[in-house]
Amino acid sequence: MENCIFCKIAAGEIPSDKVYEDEDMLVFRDIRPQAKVHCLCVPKTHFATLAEMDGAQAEVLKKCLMKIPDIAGRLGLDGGYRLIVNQGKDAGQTVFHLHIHILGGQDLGEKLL
Ligand code: DGP
Repeated sequence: MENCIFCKIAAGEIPSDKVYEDEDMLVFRDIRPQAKVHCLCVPKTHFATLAEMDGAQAEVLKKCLMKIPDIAGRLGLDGGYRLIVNQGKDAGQTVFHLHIHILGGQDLGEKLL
């Protein structure tokens, strides 16, 4: 997708601090961390929100969700972590390429969920 920053990161056109990569997904550290550990799990295929997702993309999202516990282990998030998937502008979504925030490395409290 032209002009999509996460497509460019996934294609290696823009550098990122990569944590994990395979043919379906890329996990890299967020440029504006909201917790001690803050990564983004990004499916390589472009879709903006869950509402746009087709069956093949849903399979990729499933692979992402199944891989995240392993990635959390690699990141040392043994005490737990929080996943956030912002959907649309009211949720504060700023990059319209679906991504899963992985937050942890500290006590996240109970304020947001
Ligand atoms: P969201 O608000 O859910 O759309 O989150 C987008 C996140 O993406 C936000 O936390 C900042 C991060 N981000 C935006 N541009 C870049 C970038 O170029 N590199 C990295 N590593 N993160 C980015």
